Amino acid sequence: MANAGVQRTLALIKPDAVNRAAEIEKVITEEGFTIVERRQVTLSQADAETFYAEHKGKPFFETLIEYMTSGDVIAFILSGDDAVARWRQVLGPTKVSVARQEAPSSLRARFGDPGNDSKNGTHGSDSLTSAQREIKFFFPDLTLEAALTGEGAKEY
Ligand code: RTP
Ligand code: MG
Repeated sequence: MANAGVQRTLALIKPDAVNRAAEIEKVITEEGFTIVERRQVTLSQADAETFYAEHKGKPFFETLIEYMTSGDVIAFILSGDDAVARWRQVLGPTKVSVARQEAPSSLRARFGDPGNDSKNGTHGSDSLTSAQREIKFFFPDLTLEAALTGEGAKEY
C-alpha cells in the first residue's frame, strides 16, 4: 500500500486520564509523533454534544457526554507519517476490556477503566475528514489551512 505521507490528527486525553498526561505524552513522542499544538480545556455540555454529534441517540450518548464534561480534557494536534491511522493503532480498541485482551500495550489498555466502556482515557480522529473537523473544533484560532499544513502553527 502507498505511504499515506505526513498527516495531522486530533488526539485527546479524556478527563479520567488527565492526571496521567505526562506518561501519555511520553508515549506520543516515543511513537514518533510531533506535538504541534496542545491545549487543556473544559468542555461544556453543548461542546461535548457537538464533538460527539455522530453518536446522538445511541444508548451510551448521555454517559459519554457526562464523562467528557466531568473534568478537563487535553487536546493535541499530532503530526507524523500516516498519523490518523497510526494514532488509532496506538490507542487500541474502543473498549478497555477488549484492549486489555487484544492489545495490552495500547493506551486504552494501559490508561482506560476496564470497568466502564466509556472511560477509555484517550481519543483519536477516525479519518482525515474527522481530523480536519476536530482540529478546527479544538483550535478554532488556527485557519484550517494552517492547521493542516503547519503554516503559522507553533513549532515545539
Ligand atoms: P473516540 O471517538 O472517543 O476516539 O472512540 P472510538 O472512535 O474508538 O469509538 P466511538 O464508537 O466513536 O465511541 C466514542 C466514545 O464513546 C464511548 N463509548 N461508550 N458504553 C459503551 O458501550 C460505549 N461505546 C462507546 C467511548 O468513550 C468511545 O471512545
Ligand atoms: Mg470515534
